[in-house]
Amino acid sequence: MASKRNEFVEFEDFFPSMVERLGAEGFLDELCNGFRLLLDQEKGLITLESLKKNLGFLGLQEMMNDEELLCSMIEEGDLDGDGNLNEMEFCVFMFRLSPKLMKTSRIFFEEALTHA
Ligand SMILES: [Ca+2]
Repeated sequence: MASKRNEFVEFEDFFPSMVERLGAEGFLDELCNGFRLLLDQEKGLITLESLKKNLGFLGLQEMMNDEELLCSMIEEGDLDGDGNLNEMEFCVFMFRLSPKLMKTSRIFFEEALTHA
């Protein structure tokens, strides 16, 4: 249990450095890539089944077998209540996972907006 929690924290801390490295746009591309890795090709959405299957492909068996975690990911991220995650819901969810990123990205986008 404890190790799972730690992994999650590391996962969160990963994002701000990615934004720094890739820039806001590059980071969003990465998020979209992540979405494509996890989606159900036919539906174009992340479903509980596609999440499980694709995490297995990615070698994340531990996450894959944690049905409770996967269900809560979908529940947390699902904004329109259809039980699946679309691309926008996935990206918003990823942002919400990282409080630091939320802060960074706000500054980032404000900057981008003032320069636009
Ligand atoms: Ca949804």
